[in-house]
Amino acid sequence: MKRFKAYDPPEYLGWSPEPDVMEEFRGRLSRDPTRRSVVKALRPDQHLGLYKGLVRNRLHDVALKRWVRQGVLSKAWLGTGEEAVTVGAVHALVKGDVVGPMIRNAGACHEMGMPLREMFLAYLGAADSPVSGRDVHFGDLSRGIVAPISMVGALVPVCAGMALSFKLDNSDRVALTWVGDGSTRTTAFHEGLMCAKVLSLPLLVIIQDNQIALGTPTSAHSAAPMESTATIYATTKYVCDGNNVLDVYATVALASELARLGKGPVVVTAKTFRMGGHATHDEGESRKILPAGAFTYWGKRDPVGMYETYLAEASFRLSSRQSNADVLERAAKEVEEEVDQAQREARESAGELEADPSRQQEGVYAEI
Ligand SMILES: Cc1ncc(C[n+]2csc(CCOP(=O)(O)OP(=O)(O)O)c2C)c(N)n1
Ligand SMILES: [Mg+2]
Repeated sequence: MKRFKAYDPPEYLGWSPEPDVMEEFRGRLSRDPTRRSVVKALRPDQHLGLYKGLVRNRLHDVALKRWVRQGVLSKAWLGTGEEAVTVGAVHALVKGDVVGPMIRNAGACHEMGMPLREMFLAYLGAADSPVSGRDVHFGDLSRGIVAPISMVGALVPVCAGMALSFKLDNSDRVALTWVGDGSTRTTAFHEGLMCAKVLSLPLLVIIQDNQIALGTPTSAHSAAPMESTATIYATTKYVCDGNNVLDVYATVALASELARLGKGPVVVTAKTFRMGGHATHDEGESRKILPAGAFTYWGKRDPVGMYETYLAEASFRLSSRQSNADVLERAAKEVEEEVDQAQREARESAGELEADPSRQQEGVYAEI
């Protein structure tokens, strides 16, 4: 995958796999027999889909960062370094399931089928974007995406409500939402999780432990390890490596299986790291707050680089005609073109489509 000198975190420039890091990546997949069998069952096209999803997520962020530098946007919220938690989870779901992403999980939107052009239009505040130019918190229920809610933690009760509707319908659909480490300290998180547990709802909650909330490190708001949060309401608990897309995929596949069987909510804690700032405005501040060693450590664990290496070296073939490395190079190129075209089209049409203030309240309340 191409690296961008002006936009990638410095640790990602000239990234090359370290043998012990790759050993850890592979070891993670072989340690647990159930996860190992889920990963082993993946077809080449599913591997390629996961890889393209990661690249798409990374390049989506690069495009937004470029717009910030060019003055097109004032700021953007990125998921750089955390792509695997989003992409691995979405790919483990099936048609009919719903997701409630945080703004940092924008990758969930494109992996659930929202065209990148629409996502970029939403950032540009264009009238023909999914939220008619009103907000950057966008979703699309027709594609199973509940829009992020600005009040962090609030998606947990909302997604619990969706899970309740699935249960009442006797369907085997599940609702999945992500919540940041800091957001697990909100009332809404606890209300939603408690409700999902006592009503035994098919809700999956991924605690995306990127070790910081705005400028507050986890150590300042949590005296116990983040995964112990799952034990408060005696929910089923899993822990996975948030930078290992296959570990996330397998964990969420197993968790969703339980939820579909009526076993109630599952809390998955995924350890990861924010390779930038809370948003583009405080990247420098973030480097001052967090120890430099943390960037070095996590920089070696680039979720895209590690998976690319794993696939390039895998004993299975992604294609019968080309080497895995060639297939990956072509796939990355395709995604690069897809993102380029989407951002170009969004910029071209956004200028003519400014948000119309008279449509401000459209869709805010349902007609009943
Ligand atoms: C209820 C509420 N309190 C405070 C804020 C301001 N705020 C926005 S993001 C954020 C930090 C969230 O951190 P975390 O949950 O760890 O998610 P991350 O940004 O790390 O992905 C805060 C405090 C908010 N949006 N909503
Ligand atoms: Mg956080």
